Amino acid sequence: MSSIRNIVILTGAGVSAESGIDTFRDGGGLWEQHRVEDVATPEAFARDPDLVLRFYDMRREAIQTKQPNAAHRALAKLDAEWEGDLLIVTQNVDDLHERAGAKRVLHMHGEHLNAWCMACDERPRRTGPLIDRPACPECGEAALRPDIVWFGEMPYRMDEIFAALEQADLFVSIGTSGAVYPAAGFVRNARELGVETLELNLEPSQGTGWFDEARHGPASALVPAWVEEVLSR
Ligand code: BJW
Repeated sequence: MSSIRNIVILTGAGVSAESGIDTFRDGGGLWEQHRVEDVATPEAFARDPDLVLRFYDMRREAIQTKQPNAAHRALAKLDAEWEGDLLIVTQNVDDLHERAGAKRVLHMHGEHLNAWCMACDERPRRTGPLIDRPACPECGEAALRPDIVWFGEMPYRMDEIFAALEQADLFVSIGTSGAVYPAAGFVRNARELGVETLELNLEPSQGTGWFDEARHGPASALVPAWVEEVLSR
């Protein structure tokens, strides 16, 4: 790791698991409680908007009661102290990286605390429910949906992510199962670019074989240890 200057970090639901936010694919995770096709596709929203809005209202309310954990805090420390380029690309739609103090964060799957106005395309902050069809604060239309990237939709800011990967010396994947593309493909993109790759996850992810190194255990232990290692090198 001696010549590392630019770092891209991909985070997933495992980073927030120890804050009490459900993951998707673990036992008891969200996709055991709900069918993806019923709540996380544009077709589901068109078919039954109340069901989808209630699902996201419940989760938007829940995340506001959760707190960042040691993994979020360690990444915020790295962000504050790392002098090279650093980008935390998160698949998570909670705001725990930001509440821990991280600044260089990119939400590729959207954010619970934004709404997306289908009438004017603005993304106003929204902490309350959407089920009551509030007016968009920008244009006044009652056309707000969750600002979440559903299956079949294009994740956000892909150009910025690939540009950061092209400049990176190290790609680190933390707390993600490697089941959802295009994020699951970043390790292969990084490898093709000659970028060193590291996985930190509770268990081997679906793409674990693509990483140069994989460490397995809870994020609250692995991430602070890795951050200290990087900052003290
Ligand atoms: C811990 C831990 C602890 C636990 N410490 N670790 C066939 C092949 C390839 C692609 C496709 C395909 N068919 C369809 C597609 C495309 C599709 C896709 O990938 N489908 C797969 C299911 C195959 N993808 C899309 O549609 C995406 N769009 C797209 O592809 O557009 C076209 C395009 C093409 C080319 C370039 C660019 C674009 C959109 C995907 C949107 C994903 N949205 C969701 C739902 C949001 C709604 C919501 O929040 O309700 O985002 S899905 C869900 O999964 C959520 C997450 O961000 C995402 C990833 O999940 P994550 O974070 O990995 O969580 P888990 O639960 O899976 O894993 C948690 C991990 O943590 C586990 O490994 C645990 O072990 C670990 N863990 N506790 C450390 N304490």
